[in-house]
Amino acid sequence: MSDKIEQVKIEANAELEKVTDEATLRELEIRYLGKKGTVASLMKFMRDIPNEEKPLFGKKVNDLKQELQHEFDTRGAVLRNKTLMAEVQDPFFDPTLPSMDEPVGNLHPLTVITEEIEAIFRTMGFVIPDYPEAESEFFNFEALNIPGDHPARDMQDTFWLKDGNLLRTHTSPGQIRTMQQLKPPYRAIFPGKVYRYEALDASHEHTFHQVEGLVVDKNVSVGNLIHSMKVLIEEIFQRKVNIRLRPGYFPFVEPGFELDMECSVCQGKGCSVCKRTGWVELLPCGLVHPNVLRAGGLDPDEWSGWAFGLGLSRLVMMKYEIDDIRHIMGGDLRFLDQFQ
Ligand code: FA5
Repeated sequence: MSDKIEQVKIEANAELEKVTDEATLRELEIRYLGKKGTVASLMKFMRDIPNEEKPLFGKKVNDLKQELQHEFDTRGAVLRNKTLMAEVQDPFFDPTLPSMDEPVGNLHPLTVITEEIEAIFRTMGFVIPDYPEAESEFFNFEALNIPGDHPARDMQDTFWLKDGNLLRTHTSPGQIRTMQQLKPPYRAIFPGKVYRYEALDASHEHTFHQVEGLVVDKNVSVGNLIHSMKVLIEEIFQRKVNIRLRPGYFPFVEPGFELDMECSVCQGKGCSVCKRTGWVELLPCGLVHPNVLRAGGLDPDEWSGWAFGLGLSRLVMMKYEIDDIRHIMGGDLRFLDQFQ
């Protein structure tokens, strides 16, 4: 049997000597060392060998396998080097050409701002729960004090699902879910994607991002709300930002406000993003309506709260001076590469 092993070794080495290219070498390697190759098939002789010689035979086959593998690797390195030298000596090879740049990915601007906002609020003791994008009519509207015949439903045109549920039109359903799940007092923010059946323009998308904030405690005040909003905006922009507060109507807050910031695309002069007003509507907010507290299982005589719903996509536009919201989710790499 040892003769057979020796014979395979001699044949393999003789063939290896003649190989001049890497493809043939690979074929030969498979023929000798592959799963069904010559070396593996030596094992079939095992059954003809007396039991006491079997271990030695097995060892010899194994040694042969390792020896040949070494020969193939060495020959492979020699051939690869030869190919490389031939390429370098080619008159068309220019070693001074710059190498091809490997594309490097980067975080999407929405992700960057979301992480910044989460970090700011975490330092103020806020938790960040997650809630479903496909919601029931109850959580998206009814529990937020918007019954079926309420005109406010027209403010948020809805994508309905076949099963009677809907794609959440805002992050506010998270308020009710938080109230039902956590024990007050608490502070929470919930960033997320929302959907509206909208006519699209430079500042309106059908799929956009908001961050909802909710604080439930005893004796919560409007002053506390405004202070937190100012901290948030100035932390994000890392500069003084001009803001204005107007009364705003949302059925789930009372009183309600609209917080606008000066348009940073045109520095307040007027452009298509701010519809020539110089201001961008960024952040509606207010004190949580007693009916909403009740829907969340809280007694409005004991607990009070404030909430806001920040337009995250619009915030990204203001921070990076983007003149059309449709770029944000458009997926164009030329746009996204600018945020390296
Ligand atoms: C709401 O969605 C309320 N849920 C916000 C709220 C929460 C109010 C808590 C009070 C208390 P509104 O529809 O205005 O409100 O949207 C909030 C913000 O989302 C807007 O200020 C704006 O920045 C952004 N937004 C609204 N519609 C669009 C759209 N189509 N495309 C991009 N951003 C939008």
